[in-house]
Amino acid sequence: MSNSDLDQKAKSILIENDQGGYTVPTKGLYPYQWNWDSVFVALGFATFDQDRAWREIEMLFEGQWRDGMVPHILFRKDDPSYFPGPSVWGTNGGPIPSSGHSQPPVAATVIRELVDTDVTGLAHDRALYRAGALFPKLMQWHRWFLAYRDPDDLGVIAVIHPWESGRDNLPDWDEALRAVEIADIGPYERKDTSHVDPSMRPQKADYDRYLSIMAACRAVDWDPAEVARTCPFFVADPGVTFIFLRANRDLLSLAERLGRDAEAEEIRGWIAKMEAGAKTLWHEGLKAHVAFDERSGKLTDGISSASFLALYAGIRDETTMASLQAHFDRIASKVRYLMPSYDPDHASYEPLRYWRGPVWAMINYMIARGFAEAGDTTRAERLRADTADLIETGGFAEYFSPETGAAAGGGTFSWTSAIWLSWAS
Ligand code: 2M8
Repeated sequence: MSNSDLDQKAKSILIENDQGGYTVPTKGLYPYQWNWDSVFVALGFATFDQDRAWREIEMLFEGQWRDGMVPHILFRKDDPSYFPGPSVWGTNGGPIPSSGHSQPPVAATVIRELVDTDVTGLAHDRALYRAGALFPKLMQWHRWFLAYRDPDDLGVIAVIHPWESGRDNLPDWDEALRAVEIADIGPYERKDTSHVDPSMRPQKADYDRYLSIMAACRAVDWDPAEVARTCPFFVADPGVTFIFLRANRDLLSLAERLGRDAEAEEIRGWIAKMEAGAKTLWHEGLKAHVAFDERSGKLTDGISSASFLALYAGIRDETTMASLQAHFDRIASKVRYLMPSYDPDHASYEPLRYWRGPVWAMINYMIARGFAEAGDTTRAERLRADTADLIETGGFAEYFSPETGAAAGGGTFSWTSAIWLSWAS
């Protein structure tokens, strides 16, 4: 297929997955609105329909909870093809039935991007106006992260569930997950394994614990302070931490443009705290940022694709930069396509099992932005070219093997299409 055929195909996937203002990740496997999927999707829509791009994010924020949280899934209608659905979550914190935790907060960054794309005249004014309407909601959401995902003021953001990280079965969660007691789950039937190859999905032992964490949070009625205090899983995630730090820089830029001085000052404080806090995640032996289990006090022992997001977060000191470049080149000598979600030299790496090895287009996009902004355009371009190759050969799949490029998971995937349109093509 030529690039323009692929552009057409990518647009038609977005249009096909559009449910009337919000987009599902892919039909069948994921039939609801997911948080960070929707935000990346907005980047894709923005290449041909700015208004629709804004709508996507506005509809996501319609589901914001009273406490400020923006849920990871909005269940606008019940769909039996996905498990666990709204009745298993048992939440009541917001206006739309939803899951009970959040997902990586990419929204402020993409909103800034939408404002920056519409650079002239009326379109720019309209974009700023829409950003202004979302701004207080973003502030509330970011305050929620700091209050309930960093209650001890460490300057790092924890996730209370592997799903909150967006990187579900990442090896970094294994040990913390093993410590979760399997309780209050009863018999259940998964749906994901009937849509895609079960050997590529998380295992039953993972799902038992995913559901046990949900049961523990249901028991405290998803009260965020109680969840932070008692949740059996509470792990500081370099992915969410770096995405959040980056999002704060973009939120600050919006605050300055919108003339929100008090908020701008508040955000500057967050940025300073998080820049200092990121050191908590530095693994001196590995020379990279890793996850930190706040319950056990232990750092994890592997490099994930999120380690490379330090640059995207604006952490570009010489040590971080040189270490990441060295890791990048080492990994590039091991696999054909970058960036595997987990270090191929680690024993837990599995090239086709979901977040334990495969390449994800939107992660490549963020890592590449970080390298480019740090002045390393060669490595940034390598990531873009690999992403383009994978899509040209395998189509708009959910994820890809870093070794063979094989397309895997769900097909006709929204965020892969959006990243193609906005960056990889
Ligand atoms: C995957 O996660 C969901 C749970 O949230 C699942 O496996 O059921 C992850 O890849 C996540 O990052 C993504 O947002 C979601 C929808 O694409 O699927």
